[in-house]
Amino acid sequence: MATEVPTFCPLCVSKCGATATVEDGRLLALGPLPGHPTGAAICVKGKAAPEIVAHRDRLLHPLRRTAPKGAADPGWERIGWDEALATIASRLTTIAEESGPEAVVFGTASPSTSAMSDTVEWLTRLRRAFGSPNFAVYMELCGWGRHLATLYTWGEPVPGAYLPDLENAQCILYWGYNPSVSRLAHATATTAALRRGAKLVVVDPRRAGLASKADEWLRVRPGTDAALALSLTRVMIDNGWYDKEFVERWTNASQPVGESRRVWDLIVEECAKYPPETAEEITGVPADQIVATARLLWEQRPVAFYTWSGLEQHSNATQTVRAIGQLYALTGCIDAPGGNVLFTPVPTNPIDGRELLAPEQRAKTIGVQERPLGPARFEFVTGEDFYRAALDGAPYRARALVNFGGNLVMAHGDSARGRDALRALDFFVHTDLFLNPTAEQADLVLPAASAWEAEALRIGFETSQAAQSTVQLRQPLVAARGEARSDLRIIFDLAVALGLGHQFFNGDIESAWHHQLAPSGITLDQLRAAPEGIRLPLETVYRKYEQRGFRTPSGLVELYSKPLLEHGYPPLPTFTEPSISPLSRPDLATRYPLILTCAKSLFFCETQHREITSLRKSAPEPAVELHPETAAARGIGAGDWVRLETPLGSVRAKAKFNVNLRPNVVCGQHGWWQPAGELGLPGYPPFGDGSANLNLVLGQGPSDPISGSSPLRASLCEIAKDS
Ligand SMILES: Nc1nc2c(c(=O)[nH]1)N[C@H]1C(S)=C(S)[C@@H](COP(=O)(O)OP(=O)(O)OC[C@H]3O[C@@H](n4cnc5c(=O)[nH]c(N)nc54)[C@H](O)[C@@H]3O)O[C@H]1N2
Ligand SMILES: Nc1nc2c(c(=O)[nH]1)N[C@H]1C(S)=C(S)[C@@H](COP(=O)(O)OP(=O)(O)OC[C@H]3O[C@@H](n4cnc5c(=O)[nH]c(N)nc54)[C@H](O)[C@@H]3O)O[C@H]1N2
Ligand code: SF4
Ligand SMILES: [Mo]
Repeated sequence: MATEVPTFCPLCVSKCGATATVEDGRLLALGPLPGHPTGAAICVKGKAAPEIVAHRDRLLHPLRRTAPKGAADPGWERIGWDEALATIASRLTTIAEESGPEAVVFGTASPSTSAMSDTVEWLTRLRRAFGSPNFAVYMELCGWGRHLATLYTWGEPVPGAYLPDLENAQCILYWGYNPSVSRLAHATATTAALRRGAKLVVVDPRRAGLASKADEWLRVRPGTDAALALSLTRVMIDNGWYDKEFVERWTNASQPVGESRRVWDLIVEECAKYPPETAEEITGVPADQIVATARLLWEQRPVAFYTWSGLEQHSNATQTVRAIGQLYALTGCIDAPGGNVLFTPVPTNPIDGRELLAPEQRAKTIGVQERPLGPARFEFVTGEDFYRAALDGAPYRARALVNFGGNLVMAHGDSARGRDALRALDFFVHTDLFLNPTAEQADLVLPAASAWEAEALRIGFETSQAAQSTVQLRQPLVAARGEARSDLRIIFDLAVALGLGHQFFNGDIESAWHHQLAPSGITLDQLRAAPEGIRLPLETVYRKYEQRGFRTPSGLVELYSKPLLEHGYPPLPTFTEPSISPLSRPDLATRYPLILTCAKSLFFCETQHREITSLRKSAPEPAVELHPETAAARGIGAGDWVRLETPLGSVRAKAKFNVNLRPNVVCGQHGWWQPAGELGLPGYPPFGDGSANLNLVLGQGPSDPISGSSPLRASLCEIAKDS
């Protein structure tokens, strides 16, 4: 008989509350979980959970490579778990003894796009207990602009942890963020806000998702968002549309700079460079729309905002989010009801092992020399820095990679360099549900249990106070296939094998969770008895800065950043032309006249899921969106195969018309490599002829000088009909 079990879906950042239907040890379906704060709906990927679990390509056993790196077939050979764990422990220990633990890089799939969100803090603990400061998790492409760059303005992550208070906002600003595709729980809450009359502003080169419902959709030229933000700020200043009290009391605007000037004077001067007419020329957004948007942001307060991928993957990412932070500071809505708010979290014991990594190890993060304020300062390694350390031994040789999920070679630009870097490692162990082009370079592959086969503890669902107050223990719905083990089990087993069991509750996950949960007063027994989750009666505390200041060195919102100045960067937010654009590279633009950006797919997470029949049916081929006029000028019809050419090479895609794009902007998709066997749809080689891997022809540079963020969302290309 079929039973219904409350659970949640961890496949992407949305973490939707869900109801699973299970029968005879099989997962049959996943549906919404009414009453759960993120349970209003689930998406097509969540609905495909049964297919993912049961897929014939799942990894079922630990595997060891028998052929040399670079061989066409790795010659995978099945081995036992004991042997696998012993091998890993001995190789890592030897490398750490010879070269220091920093020679071992740890990596993971992004917690926004995989169930590694269940375990990423424990992996961080393992890395720190081992002694390595090097974590490869796409920080420069995915989290920098929301979480870390914003520290230089706010002292805390805004909007990374200070999320939009969608229940109370009067105006919502989504800038380079399309929750209809990427975070269903946000999309549903936004639609509800619009229904009660909230206004919506969307800044996006494409009229995607909620942009069609927006009061203002600003069709910005990719990578020029900072110019737009500075122009909006100028209009607000010119018209007195800003919260003077907040700006004077809580930002460093009134502080002196030099003899006779204040920070505010410099801000006014910088923004004065971007009157709406000038901003129109740079960004393509009409001047009158800039004025109308500035007015809307002021008159429809409180304003809540969110930025994401559209702003992360640029050569000017840091200053862009600083410019938007400055704009947002002027509204005075930070941590106010209906603004961006830190919802009160459930009290817990931290488990990420911050105290376990010695400061002298922390100082060795790869990349910290080149970009001392960038991701490396926070123990994150960029793709390019990792590849350089592996290939060139600079600043020292990265000799090993311990990777949980993740598809580095497809997810970073310079895919071929990524493959070569992984090949150069002395030891590489990869844990995954499926083999991918990154795993192809591994020495050992470990089979991970899928989310539905593993128990996981989720403390807080983030998007509202109710969500953030919810604790849920996801139960294993079905037995793990083959010999697959949960990532958490593998991490704890590895810790024990490495002699770090004392930092890992002697390998006992129950004790670990018990410790983590202790301050909350919630027990594992209570959670097991309430699979839909337990909600604590927590209340949002607004305007915390009034009690304790902002968590910056000055206690103020630092529109002017001394740390940036001291490291030779502009202390105020500025706009610089993207590193590969028609204006910055006119030499390339004659041959490659189109501006290339990209976006996620509704049907797949990143480079995954193309093998899942129900999903691939909806999007059978890689697509590139372009304006019909642009296509016509090249003799391209809708649905034609085309070559997308950049200075680095060309890849294949199918033309998809989009009349809402600027004619000189095209939008590609990354992540295409897998075949879909049941549908008879082909895979595409990750490298070389016939490839559809967009990152094969995108570079990691020239990158953001502060963060190393790659220009994946603004570069140049040409499109030609494929013969
Ligand atoms: N379905 C699905 N959901 C996902 C994922 C997935 O792959 N698929 N991935 C997860 C992950 S890892 C992440 S990081 C999040 C990302 O979530 P989002 O940030 O929402 O992802 P995108 O759709 O890539 O980008 C948002 C928008 O930025 C726009 N954009 C592109 N270039 C620019 C630009 O220069 N300026 C501006 N203003 N906008 C630009 C794109 O047109 C796109 O509509 O989604 C998560 N959720
Ligand atoms: N051109 C371009 N490049 C991009 C982006 C873009 O928008 N455009 N987006 C960037 C962003 S925002 C990000 S976050 C990165 C994402 O890059 P990654 O985080 O590497 O994400 P995926 O490429 O989807 O690879 C995820 C891998 O993890 C495996 N996996 C999934 N779930 C689990 C699990 O529970 N346990 C384990 N052990 N493995 C699991 C999957 O099978 C898959 O092999 O890509 C970046 N690259
Ligand atoms: S939006 Fe994300 S978390 Fe929600 S059902 Fe879809 S894949 Fe799962
Ligand atoms: Mo991401």
